[in-house]
Order: sequence, then C-alpha cells, then structure tokens
Amino acid sequence: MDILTKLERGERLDFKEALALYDLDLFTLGHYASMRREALHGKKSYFNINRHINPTNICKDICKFCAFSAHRKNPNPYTMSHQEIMAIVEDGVARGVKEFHIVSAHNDQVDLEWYLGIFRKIKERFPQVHIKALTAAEVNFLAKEHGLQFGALLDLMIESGVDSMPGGGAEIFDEKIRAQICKGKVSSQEWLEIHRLWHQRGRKSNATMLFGHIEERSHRIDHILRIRALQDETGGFNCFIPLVYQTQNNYLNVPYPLTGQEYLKTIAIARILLDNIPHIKAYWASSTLNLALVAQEFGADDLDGTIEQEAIQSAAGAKSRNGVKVEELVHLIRDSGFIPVERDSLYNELKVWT
Ligand code: V47
Repeated sequence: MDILTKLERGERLDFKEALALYDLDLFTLGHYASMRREALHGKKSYFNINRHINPTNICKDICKFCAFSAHRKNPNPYTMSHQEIMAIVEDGVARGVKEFHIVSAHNDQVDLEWYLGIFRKIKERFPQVHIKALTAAEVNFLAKEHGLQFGALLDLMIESGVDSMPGGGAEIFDEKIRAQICKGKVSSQEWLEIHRLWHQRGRKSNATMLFGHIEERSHRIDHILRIRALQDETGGFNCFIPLVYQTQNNYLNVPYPLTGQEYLKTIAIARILLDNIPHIKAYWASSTLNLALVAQEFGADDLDGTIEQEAIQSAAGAKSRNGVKVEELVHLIRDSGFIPVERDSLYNELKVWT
C-alpha cells in the first residue's frame, strides 16, 4: 500500500515510510497533519501562564550546543539562593502564574537538598501551583552524583513537590550523533528509562527533540519512533516538542539555522507519526512566535506559554528572553484563526479566551 493511502486511512507508518514523508511537499504534509490535529483538538490552540526559572548555570557537563551553562563563551556562573527563587515565585503567583518550569544545569557545588528544597519551599507556600522540574539529564546527573537509583530520586522529587517532568535532555537519541554533541551526558537509554520510571509512578512528562544541527532526517525519525514506542508502553507523555537548534555562543559550528520549511515539515511529521501522544508543542522560544503560529496549520496545537524569563534558547541567539504577554499571545492565536485555550500543566482546560 502506498504512503498516501496509509495517511488517508490514518494508519501507522514504519521507519522507512516515515522517512519518506520528508519527500512529500509541505502542503501535502500539512493537510494530513491538520486532519489529525483537527480530529484531536479542532481549532483549539493551548497555552499556559507559566514562569521559567533556571536556578543555576554551573554545569559539570559540556554539551557543544549549549550556550546557557557557564563556560568559556559565557563566563558568568550563578547559583540562586532559595530566598531569591522564592521571591520570583511570590511575584509570579501574585500575577497569576500557575506553573513553574524549573530547569537547571548539573551543579556539583551544591548538595541534593539545594535542588529538592526549592520544590518543598514552593509547595509549602503555594500548594496550588504546578511544578514541572528536572529534566531526565538532571535526574541522571543527581542520581549518579549522590549514589541513588533513578527510582529513588524520582520518589524524592515526588515527596518534595514535583508534579511533572519537562522534556529536556533528549536531544537526539542516535548514539553516534549524541557522542558528538553531548558526550558524557544522560544516554538515550537512560533518558527513556527515567521517563518510563516516572510514568510508572503515575506521573506525566514531555519529550523534546533538538534538531537543525548535525543530525540527518533519519536521526529525527529514529528519535520520534523511540518516543512512540515508549508511549505505547506507558502512555505518560503529554506532548512532544521539536526544539530548533539556536546557533550562537556555543561550540557546534553550524553556520545556517534550520529553514522554516524544514521546521514545519518536522512538526507535521511528528503529528502524523505520534498517533499516541495528544499534543505537539510549537515552542515559540525556539521557533519564533511567527513560525509557531504558522505551525498551527501543520499539526501543532500547543504554544507553550508566557514563560516570562527565558534563558536557554536566548543564550544561544533566540529573541525570547522576556517571554510574551498573555494578551499578545491570545491575540496572535485568535488572529491566526485558532481558538486560544488557557490550559493547566496537565492540559485541563481553564479558560477559552474570547
Ligand atoms: O534539552 C540547549 C535545549 C533543552 C540549545 O517540557 C537548546 O514543556 C536550542 O527542557 N538551541 C532544555 N535548544 C529545555 C527544556 C524545555 C523547553 C521548553 C519546554 C519544555 C517542556 C522543556 O534546551 C535542552 C536542549 O535540547 N537547548 N541549547 C540551543 N543552542
């Protein structure tokens, strides 16, 4: 059976068929991705009112793509005190922030209690807020640094107040590419195992893919299919997030950024292949807001949120440092023909903005 017939029938594609999707023209891909998006979500586009906090940039690992961690190209190491973090949280909650997205570097100069105490203090003061924290790369680092099994650390995170896990640290699962861009960091197998264990605890998480650097299309397909396989097993992923590699201030020499066309094709292919993951996020901090809005026509149904302070993409060149105002995000979603739906971190609908 040819691929178009399979797409028409909504059937699952294998690796070879999935790779061949890239040879279809953008609008054909957009058509099939939109069919899936609309069947799941209609014209709704989700966002949340969130605040990113990056409590430290001191990192034991050196990923070649990273401009956030304190290294020779970015020599400004910092580690926030719990007091500083709580001041940000107090201010955010007072203005309506409902989710704190907390991602750090792999800091061996602070103890485990410094990491976990952040969550406990936030939850003691504001039990209602959602904490999305610690990527699988951080979990891997902390577990090894402090002699814990992954499961034991995940239990400590839950006891301390972490609600869900962000999707970072996945990068590209292909082991050869991984060895070139982030040698020594969490392996692909470990990343998947940490999310498996998290899902087995009844918790939700996201999955990212960093692309537009030295990987090939086949590596992206391999990555997406490994996520699909784990989702078949656990059902614990809420959303998939293709992150566009930002080219500045890091050690990967990639002269040209990814094209808009390649981004949209990848969003559409992810929507088509991931028949078991409810949401595809166009993370505007890495794609630009403009392209994220277009991505709504190619399968994306989630635009992340207001973010307020973005440090990882912007360190590498993205224009996302100051987040986006909720009114602007709503206006942009509405004016691009979609329905802005404020969601909580687990995708329960909070408010349809009119
Ligand atoms: O894993 C680092 C990426 C990720 C660069 O779960 C870069 O909702 C582009 O976890 N160019 C961390 N990307 C961010 C993360 C995240 C972000 C948004 C939403 C969610 C979610 C999670 O940032 C890392 C890495 O892939 N990153 N450097 C760069 N130069």
